[in-house]
Amino acid sequence: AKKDGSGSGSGGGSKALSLGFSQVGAESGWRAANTTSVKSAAKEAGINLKFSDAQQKQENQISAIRGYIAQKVDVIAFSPVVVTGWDAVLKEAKAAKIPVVLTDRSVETSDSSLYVTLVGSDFTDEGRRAARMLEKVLAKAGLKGPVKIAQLEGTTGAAPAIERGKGFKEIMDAEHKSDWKIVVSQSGDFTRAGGKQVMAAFLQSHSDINVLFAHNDDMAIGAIQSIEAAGKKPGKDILIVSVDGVHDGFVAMSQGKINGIVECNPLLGPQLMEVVKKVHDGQKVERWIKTKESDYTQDQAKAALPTRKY
Ligand code: GYE
Repeated sequence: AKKDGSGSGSGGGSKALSLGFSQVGAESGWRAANTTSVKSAAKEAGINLKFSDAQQKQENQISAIRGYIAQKVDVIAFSPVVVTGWDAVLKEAKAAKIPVVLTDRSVETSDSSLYVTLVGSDFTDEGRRAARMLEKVLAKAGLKGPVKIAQLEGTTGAAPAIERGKGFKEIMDAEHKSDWKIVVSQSGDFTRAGGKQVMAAFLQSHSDINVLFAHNDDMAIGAIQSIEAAGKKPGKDILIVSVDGVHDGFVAMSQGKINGIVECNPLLGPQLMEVVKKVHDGQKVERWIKTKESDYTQDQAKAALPTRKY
């Protein structure tokens, strides 16, 4: 991880800055857009990117990070599949003097020196925004209650699953204790197949569900298949709110099958490369660099769809 002195890392015959990046996997449309963004931004920035896909397994991420340490890359970045269990490998990176930048998802650690910064969204706020979106959706549909909610959680132990659940529940407990109830909640691992399978089981055990809160669009899209297979109308018999705002989520919204989406921006690449360069140059950066996002209702989805980039 020796610096070449030029700092910029590109051009001028100096050695390009090398970045080892461990991606979660390819579980969703969000992830696909994020991977494309990281790869193209690295290219644009003249950064030598070493990329690996962990297939949603922590052990794969740990061995990828160990590989980057052995290769003596300049900076390591990764999106941790779950929040716990990183201290050992992060200490190895620290001992090798390789700075670590978290992107998208956070970790839980008692030693704050083990990573420099997180470039990513405020998932707790996304959960709160999902509850606010549900208020709007219920008002529009004229559904007074009882509101019987099924929740499709993201990957167990992952920051976005924990925090979206927490933010949603915060608003629910504070303002909707008597009219909303989460009747069933389980992980669909952020995948379409997971959402489809878990929703089918939900419908079997709880025929009275009238709302679905899915922690991402892909699980909502999977769930829509099971709702239709059960002879119900997604977006009408079961109102759906999800998070992400990927292309297929917008399509489902414009067809009336998803009622509202809270955006989580996957295009983190350019911001990440900027931070990686600064960190490599020894500049100070903020501890958490947040992403900007919006919320979308069905009418807004139709208008926004033609210009969506992912
Ligand atoms: O919402 C989901 C993906 O960590 C924000 O991971 C990301 C989440 C995203 O699988 O679709």
